[in-house]
Amino acid sequence: MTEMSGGQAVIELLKAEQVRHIFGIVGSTFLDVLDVLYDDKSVEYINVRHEQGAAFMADGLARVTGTPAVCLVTSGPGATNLLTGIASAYVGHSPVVAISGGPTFGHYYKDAFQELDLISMFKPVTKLAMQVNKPERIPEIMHYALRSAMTGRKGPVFLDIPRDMLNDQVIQTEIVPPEYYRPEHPQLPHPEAIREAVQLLQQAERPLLLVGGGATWARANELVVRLSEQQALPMITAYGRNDAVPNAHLHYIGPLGRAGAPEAAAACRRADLLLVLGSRLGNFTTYYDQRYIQPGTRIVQIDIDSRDIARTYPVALGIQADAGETVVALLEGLSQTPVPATRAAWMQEAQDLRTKRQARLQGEANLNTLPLKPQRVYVELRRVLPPETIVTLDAGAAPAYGYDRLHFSHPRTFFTPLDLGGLGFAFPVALGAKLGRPGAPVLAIHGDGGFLMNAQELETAVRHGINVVTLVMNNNCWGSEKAYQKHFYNERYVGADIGNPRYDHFANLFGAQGYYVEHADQIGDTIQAALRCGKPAVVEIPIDPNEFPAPATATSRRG
Ligand SMILES: Cc1ncc(C[n+]2csc(CCOP(=O)(O)OP(=O)(O)O)c2C)c(N)n1
Repeated sequence: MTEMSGGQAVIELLKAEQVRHIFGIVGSTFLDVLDVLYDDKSVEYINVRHEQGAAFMADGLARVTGTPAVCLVTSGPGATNLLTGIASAYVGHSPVVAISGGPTFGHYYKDAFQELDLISMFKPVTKLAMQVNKPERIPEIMHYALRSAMTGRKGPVFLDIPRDMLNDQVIQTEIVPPEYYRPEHPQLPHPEAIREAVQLLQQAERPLLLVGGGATWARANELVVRLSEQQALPMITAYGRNDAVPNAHLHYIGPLGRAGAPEAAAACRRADLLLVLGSRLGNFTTYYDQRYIQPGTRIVQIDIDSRDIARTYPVALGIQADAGETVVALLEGLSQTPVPATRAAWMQEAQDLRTKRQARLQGEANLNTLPLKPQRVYVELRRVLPPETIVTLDAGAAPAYGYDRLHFSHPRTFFTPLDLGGLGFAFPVALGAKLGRPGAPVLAIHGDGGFLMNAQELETAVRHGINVVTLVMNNNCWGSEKAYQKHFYNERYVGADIGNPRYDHFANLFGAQGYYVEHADQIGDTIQAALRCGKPAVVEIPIDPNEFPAPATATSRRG
């Protein structure tokens, strides 16, 4: 046992989980924790300009590393400002540990200064929300929180630590590595389930792999490709999960779902068996209807968490297990039997769809109108972004064109708000991702509306030297929503238009590097220069204000 202060215990417990950055804004409730970092420079406090930025940064860091990422903020408004970013981590299954210093324990339930029922507020967007009620329980409760964040399907947790649990407290504890308090071995599939899956796969004429984020969390991406190759299985990806498989692979058709590839949708409609690997078959992957997944298609759904297995679509077989372990078992189970002869025709069909998609996207190189169409911007991005580039997409219409148009080579390089659809996501998530993988180029893609929601973090980026490039496609409106008013309300626009500063000037004012591009032939060079400039950079491209994708619910204004 070692004697240490409560603040030191918090830091040491986080260091045992390889935590190197903590995001937040200074507050008097947790200064005992912060004070430890005065001497210990192995953990950096990234002091941000709005706690929402801190939560998104932690989400980005956790998504890129797969390890816990931490926010440390003050009580009341400091914590409520985190909520949207923590919701993002919840939807993205990011192991974010949100800690807020609280009022004195004995002042709870008195409406004390900055006292709010934070546990109740955070419960619906975390796997666990709790309070430390005795200083000596800090290690036990933090282990509980870390176990919850990191076990099974990962996700955020919230911890409220009343200030007197930290102030001048000395506790006895031993700092142990994670394997002492949380299981680290993956969950194996049941052998009988594997036998059934093998049978179903062999009976299928047109089996299709639908790969989701669970494959990446399980670090199973290469195994998925091996399964696809050995069994002649074409691949599509779930909404916002394009990086789950190498997009250059000839078996990859494209992304399913909202703003996805029509060719992936066509493959999904043709499949007689869907092997769903780590996808919850969520709203924007499936729309919960039969536009992609046909009633006759058999589904084998593999997920680490049973809650989403057969949640909307009945399954022929559900397997609750680690995606990687399940693929290993399937490879083994299928190794003795030849691939059915019918696969050749199906593979040909899949390859025709892949070729069709590539040709469609390349055709957009001819869109040379001014102001530029967002589709044209993506042609240039595909051309110049290095394969290891991490891209974060914001919500909004111009970013949404990226779902079908960006190209990924490696897992954990594409981060999207998923079904949260939260604006303001991309820039701070990119900052967190860059801290997790400093050697990778990082690009955040925003509309003008979404960028200004967290643009204040440019100051954080400059001060901490976090050099990400942000592309702002400016159409001077809330385009994605304006699209609804255009399609369904006879262009009766209310609250749809906004004004903007020049974002290159805006960036320069913060000490970042600004660029402004109007012509397609300047985009590639500018993005490359921005990635190399050695500063955070913002590239503004004015885009066609009348170019919107069809609204998500194109057939009716309800739903
Ligand atoms: C936090 C938040 N507020 C509101 C919305 C609703 N919303 C979705 S897209 C959108 C417009 C986005 O505009 P912009 O970022 O400029 O991109 P554009 O659609 O114009 O390309 C709005 C208001 C949302 N998704 N998230």
